[in-house]
Amino acid sequence: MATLLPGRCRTVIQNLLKRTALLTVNHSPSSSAMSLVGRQDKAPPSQENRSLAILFSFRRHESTKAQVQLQQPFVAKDDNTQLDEAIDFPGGKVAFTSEMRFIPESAEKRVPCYRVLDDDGVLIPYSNYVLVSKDMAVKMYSDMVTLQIMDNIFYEVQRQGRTSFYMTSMGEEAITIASAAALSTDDIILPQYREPGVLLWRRFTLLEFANQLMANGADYGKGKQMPVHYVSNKHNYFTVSSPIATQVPQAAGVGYALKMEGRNACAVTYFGDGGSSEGDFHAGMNFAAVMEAPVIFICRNNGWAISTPLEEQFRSDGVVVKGQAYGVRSIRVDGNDALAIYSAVHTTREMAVNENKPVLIEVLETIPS
Ligand SMILES: Cc1ncc(C[n+]2csc(CCOP(=O)(O)OP(=O)(O)O)c2C)c(N)n1
Ligand SMILES: [Mg+2]
Repeated sequence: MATLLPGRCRTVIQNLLKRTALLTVNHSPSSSAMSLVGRQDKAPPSQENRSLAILFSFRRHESTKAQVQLQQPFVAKDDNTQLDEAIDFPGGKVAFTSEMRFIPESAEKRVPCYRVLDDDGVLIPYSNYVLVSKDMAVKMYSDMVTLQIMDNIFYEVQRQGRTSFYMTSMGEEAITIASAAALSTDDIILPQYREPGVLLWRRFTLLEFANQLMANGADYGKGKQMPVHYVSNKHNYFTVSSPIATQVPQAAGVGYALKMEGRNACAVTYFGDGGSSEGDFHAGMNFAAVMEAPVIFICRNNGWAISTPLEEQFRSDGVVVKGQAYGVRSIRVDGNDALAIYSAVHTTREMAVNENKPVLIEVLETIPS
């Protein structure tokens, strides 16, 4: 059989045959490998048993048993969990269990999305939210409209070739405006590229945006950056990061510095779902958790990293579930609900600043039906 196979397969099979021979010499008859190849003595394996061993080895690659276990929901059965026989391990007590259960790859139910306004903008009865004054609500609305108009004009300017590059915030206006409204202007922003709404909320003028896009003498970056890479010291706004997600670990450092200086402020970093697929996202989350840094991680999940859809980026329940793996509190919020975003960020900021806690907020961007 082996001679009919291509060279690489032949080598694999030859190695397996060698290993089978070794097993028969080194292992006791009670070992599982031995019982599967059916040997009860230490004599060299017969051709038939070698073939069985090969068959078994290939079946192992299919991992059928593991598959069945993974498909079963993880239910900790109290009767088999020996709480009295727990080990003290860094992070807390770990109970023993005699049940061999794997944590499944996903929870039975997806993490729900926090919203307080329905599709028509009407407050959902008994919802849990933070009150917004009338003046603030009006500014939020007017800034969202201004952002859309600004995007339309500058997008046209770019299409006409009068500036080389532009990024819009279309459909994501509520994320940046409502989150900025819930922050203090002392909070330091480390943005990706779809967050001009935060600058607009902080009263960065349309002229200041235009100066940057035209790279003229009044541009705070002195014309050294690509268009839309805004920066403003006085608005506590770091330069937009071109290499995706580099701002995330930087935010962990900024948050830690704010904590060490005893400032009543936090670092806030924005990134997309594509940003969360970069290693920097994981490093930043872990640093912030371990250093107990006041950092708010806001992930704008719009389902795409430019042309790469979510299913080609990760198989988890979005981004929100990744927080817990790093010991970071997390919430998922509706990106079309300005009041929910405001409330979540307002509450998150209190946790970050008062408790020195990093928090992850995943905002889902959907097209309303
Ligand atoms: C390190 C790095 N890799 C690749 C790119 C090219 N790039 C620019 S935007 C982008 C996708 C980002 O997607 P996401 O973070 O979801 O942001 P969105 O555009 O959806 O708001 C990529 C891969 C880059 N800028 N930096
Ligand atoms: Mg995206």
